Amino acid sequence: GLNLTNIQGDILIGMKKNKELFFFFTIINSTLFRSQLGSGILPLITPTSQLLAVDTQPTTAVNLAFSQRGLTTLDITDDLGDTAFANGQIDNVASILGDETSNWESAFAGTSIHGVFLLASDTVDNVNATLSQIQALLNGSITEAYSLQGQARPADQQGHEHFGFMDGISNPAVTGFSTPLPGQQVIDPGLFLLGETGDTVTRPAWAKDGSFLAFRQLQQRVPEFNKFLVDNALSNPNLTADQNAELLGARMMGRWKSGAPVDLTPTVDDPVLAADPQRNNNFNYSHPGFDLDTDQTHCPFSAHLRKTNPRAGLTPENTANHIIRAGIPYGPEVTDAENASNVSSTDPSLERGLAFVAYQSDINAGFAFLQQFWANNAGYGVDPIIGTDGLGQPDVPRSPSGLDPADPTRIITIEQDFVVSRGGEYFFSPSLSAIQNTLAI
Ligand code: N7H
Repeated sequence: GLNLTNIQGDILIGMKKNKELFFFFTIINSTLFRSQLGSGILPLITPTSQLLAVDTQPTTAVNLAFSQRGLTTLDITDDLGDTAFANGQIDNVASILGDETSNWESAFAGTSIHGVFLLASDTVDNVNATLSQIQALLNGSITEAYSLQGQARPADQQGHEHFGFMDGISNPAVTGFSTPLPGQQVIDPGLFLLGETGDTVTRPAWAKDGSFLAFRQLQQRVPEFNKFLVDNALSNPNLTADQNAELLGARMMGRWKSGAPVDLTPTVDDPVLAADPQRNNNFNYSHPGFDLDTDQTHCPFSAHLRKTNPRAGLTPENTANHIIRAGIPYGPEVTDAENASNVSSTDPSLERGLAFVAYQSDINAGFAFLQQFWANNAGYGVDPIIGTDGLGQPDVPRSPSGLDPADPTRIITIEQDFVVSRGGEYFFSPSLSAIQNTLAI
C-alpha cells in the first residue's frame, strides 16, 4: 500500500473544505526559511492519513508546494525529471495552453512565486489564523507574492462550479488506495505520485511520493455563458425553452447541472441518478448496437467531460493521460446588474472562476496534454468550455458539431471564450519526509 502518513493530503483525496486559500510566496531568506521548515512548519502539514476520517481532520488543513524557482532558491538542484515543471507554466503559455498572455495575473507572469501554501478550512477566519501562525513561524523569511481565496458557492450551489454544474464527481481511483466505484477508472499510483508503480522516470530518491501540482486561475464568464445557452437553445419539441437551453449546456459539459451524465440520460436531467455514486460515473460512451465513432445521440464528442477523458472512445482505453482534480471556485456570485446586462463586470472584486488544481507525476502527460491535445484539438470540435484555438488568441470562434442531437452535423458557433485563463504555475508537492530530510535544515 501507499505511505499515507507521508503523502500530502490534497493529492489523493483533496482537502474538501468550503474555504481554501492559495497563498503564493517569495522566499527572501532561504536559510531562515529552511531552518523553520522541519520543527515549525512540518507539524502543520496535513498528510493523507489525517484526512481519511472526520475525527482526525485538523481545523485547518495545510499543504505546501514549490515551484522550480523555489527549489532553486532553497539550493535544491536535483532534476525532478519533468521539463514542464522545470521551465514553469509561463513557458507553456501560448503555444501549448493557448492562453492570451496579456490576461495573466502579473504574479504568474513574473518570477516571484517560489511556492504556495494551500490552507483549507470551514471559515476564512480559521484560514487566516493558520496563515498568521505560519508567517510567525517563518519569521519574515517569506513575503506574499499573490493570493487567491477559494470558496464553495452558497446554499444549494455548494459543490457546483460557477456555471452551475456539480463538480468533483469523476476522479480516477488509485490502485492500492481507493476502492473503485462502478465505472471509475483504476489507474496506477505512479501516474500521480513520483517513484510509485507506473512512474517510469528516473527521479532523486527524496522526490518519491511527491506530486506535481498544476495550478490555474480560470476566470468564468457566467452571464455570457448563460446568454449563449438561451440564444442557442435546442429545439426538442418535448421540452420547454428553458429546458432546451439547459440541454445545450448539458451537451457542452457532458453532465447536467445536477451531475447526471448525459451519456446515461441524454434528454432529461435525473437528479436521483446524479446523487448516486454507484451509478453517476458508470458509463464509458459505448452502448449496445452503437457506433462509437459516429453516434452523438447520447454525449457529443466535443463535450468537456468526453474531451478531457474519452473513456472507451479510445481503444485500448487510455491509461496514460490522467489527472486528479482538486480545485475550488473563487469569487462572488453573479450580481443582478451582470445578469441584467448579460456581461461580466470588469470590477476585479467581481471576478469569479475556478481555482483549478490538477495532480500528476508528468505534467506533459497530465494537465498540459489534456489541454493541448484534447481540449484544444479541433478534431470533433474544440472543447466548448475550456478549449482555445491553441495559439493564444482570445475569442476565436469555435465550431463544435454534435451539440444538436436533432442534427449532429449542425455547427453551433461559439464566438466567445467562457473560460479565460488568468495564468498559473507548476509546483512540486513533496512528501512529508522530503520536507523533513531534504528541504529543511
Ligand atoms: Fe473540467 N465545469 O464545471 O464546467 N469539469 N472544468 N477541466 N474536467 C468537469 O465529472 C470545468 C478543466 C476535467 O473523468 C466537470 O467531476 C470548468 C481543465 C476532467 O470523465 C465539470 C473548468 C481541465 C474531468 C467541469 C474546467 C479539466 C472534468 C464534471 C474551468 C484539464 C473529468 C464534474 C473553469 C485540462 C472527466 C465531474 C472524466 C470534469 C467544469 C477546467 C479536466 C462540471 C468550469 C483546465 C479530466
